Amino acid sequence: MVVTNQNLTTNTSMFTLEYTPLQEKIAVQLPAMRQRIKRLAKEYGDRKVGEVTVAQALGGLRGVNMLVGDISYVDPYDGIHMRGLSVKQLMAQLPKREGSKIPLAGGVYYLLLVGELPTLEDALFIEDEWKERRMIPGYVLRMLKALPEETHPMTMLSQAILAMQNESEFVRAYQNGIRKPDYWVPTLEDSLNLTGSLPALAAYIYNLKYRKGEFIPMDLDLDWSANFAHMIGKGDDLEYQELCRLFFFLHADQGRGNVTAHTTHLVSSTLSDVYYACSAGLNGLAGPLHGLANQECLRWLLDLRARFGGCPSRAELEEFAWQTLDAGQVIPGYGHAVLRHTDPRFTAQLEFGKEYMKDDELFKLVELVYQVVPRVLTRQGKVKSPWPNVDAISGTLQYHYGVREFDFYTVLFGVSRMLGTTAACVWERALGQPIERPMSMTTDMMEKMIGADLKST
Ligand code: CMX
Repeated sequence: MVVTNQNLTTNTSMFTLEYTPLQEKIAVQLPAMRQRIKRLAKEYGDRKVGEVTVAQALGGLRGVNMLVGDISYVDPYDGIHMRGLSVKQLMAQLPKREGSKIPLAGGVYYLLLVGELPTLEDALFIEDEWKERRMIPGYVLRMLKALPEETHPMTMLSQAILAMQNESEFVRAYQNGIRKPDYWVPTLEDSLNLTGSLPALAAYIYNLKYRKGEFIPMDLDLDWSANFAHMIGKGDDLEYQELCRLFFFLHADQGRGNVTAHTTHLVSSTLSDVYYACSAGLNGLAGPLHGLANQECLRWLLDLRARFGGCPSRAELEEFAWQTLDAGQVIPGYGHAVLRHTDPRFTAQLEFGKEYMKDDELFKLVELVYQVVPRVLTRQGKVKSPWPNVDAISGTLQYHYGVREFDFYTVLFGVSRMLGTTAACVWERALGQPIERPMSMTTDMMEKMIGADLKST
């Protein structure tokens, strides 16, 4: 159900809301959660949860505890936990479609939004909601068509979502005077509308750019993830559909501190709607140190293969890795700001590759790189983590199934990541999180604060 002004019944100057079953699931949790936050701020407000050092202030705020959110968190060794569950637990416990081993995206979203492990029925409920909300406004499609052909698909995705801002239910409800405690209701509507449109939107961008604009309508018998595969012409490729489920599940969230999540939160904290906020987050994801690393990683692997005319020896691979480092470049897909061991999302994809493409040359190369690169990075001695992250393999799996336009891979990342960022927006609204506004200082001020004067020395 879409919340419109008709769904809001006025009670003197206030709005009262009739909740849908999904809204009700969230609404019942709010009194206790709001009370808990209120008490934390009031009774423990002066307790410290960390201190900021000069190195952290100058070093991208790495390791500073400054964001609170319950959708997910990243453990340095055990990786992403969505609502407290690790990748392995999620794989085992989330509901799956018959014949599939990978969780349904609808179940992942239910878990993120509601905070409870969904039943298959719950997962299918979200999948059905998405199907009802799958339409993309015609003006968005026309806008995409009007862009120069060479426009990067991430730019297209971000612009399309920005253009869809016109559809925001939150904006309409806000203009009509909705009360602050109810902001989350139209935010949830926006989130369901936005996420429901994503497979078709991503497929439209893919088809426009790489398949001469061929259009394939959604198959209403398929789930959200498999429908993307279907709409780019892979309706018969059940393995690729399974890969889409894996990809969209694994990339759904990664704590609140990564650039996409933090940017989305920051923008949303001004009461910008989810369309504005997600478009902003995607622009951060498009950076090569973040989501774009998946396209860069595949480029690096293909360069490596081309250099040696096939799979290199260990010694050749080591030499190639050193050349990358000596040229002052990063080895894409390796290292992480939080993780200190192999990313479980990398491992899950590696397992998928072993099952479905163990003889694929590029996949074997990924395995070889995994054996060699951590040792090279450790020997170089700069990185805090020499281990692979999610991007070290995701492109290779796509490439195997014929999705070889690697500038598109970050779009897939973005489609999935909006499950986490929109769910977080709903909860930030529900808990009345304030506008984010940290202090900044000049270098002079910082030196004065710590009793140093390096300008004159
Ligand atoms: N190759 C070479 N050098 C690397 C490196 C890599 N893969 N990872 C980190 N380093 C370097 C850093 O550039 C930094 O060098 P300087 O001191 O000269 O600036 C040094 O090692 C220390 O960095 P760090 O503290 O270990 O890592 P950061 O938290 O600063 O950065 C990240 C994290 C991911 C940006 C970095 O590891 C990186 O650039 N990796 C390659 C790109 C990549 O895979 N990004 C995707 C991350 C996952 C995602 O968001 O999608």
